[in-house]
Amino acid sequence: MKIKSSKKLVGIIMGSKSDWKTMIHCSDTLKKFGIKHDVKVISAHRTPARLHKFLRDAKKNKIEIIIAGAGGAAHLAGVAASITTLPVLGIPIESKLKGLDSLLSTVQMPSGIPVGTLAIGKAGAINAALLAVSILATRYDNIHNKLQVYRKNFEKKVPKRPF
Ligand code: RP5
Repeated sequence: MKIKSSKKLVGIIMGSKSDWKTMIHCSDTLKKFGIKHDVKVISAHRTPARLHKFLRDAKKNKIEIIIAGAGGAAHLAGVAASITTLPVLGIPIESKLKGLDSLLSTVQMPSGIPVGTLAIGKAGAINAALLAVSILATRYDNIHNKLQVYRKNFEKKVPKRPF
């Protein structure tokens, strides 16, 4: 399938402006694949109305994947997943407890409403974008081609010897 060049495919949300230093890596990774995305500060507990509106609009605007980063009692991804049927990827942001609280809050969803949780912090932010790319690559040939090139180059970057 072909995508319109202006079409946003991914919605990135984060609980606070303070999460941007981590979430920027998610946005930058999507940019490397030329994937247009929306970026918003939305908190499940501070701005619940904004969350509902964003997810309603996301569905209307045919956004295909939601990526949610939050720290502490990090329920943003879980609440988002409970409101929308779009796939939700969760990024636990590093916190006062080094992100362990965020990780458990994001990953430990009771059965019924899934969140695809990635690693804590920057690695998770990058991998959430790459996982979104993989999901979109099943539908869009041009994204699939870019992903193949990325993987080929990625392997080349790993040194054969440790010295
Ligand atoms: C969460 O609380 C946010 O996702 C953020 O990671 C954390 C701290 O937020 P601030 O106090 O920096 O706004 O809701």
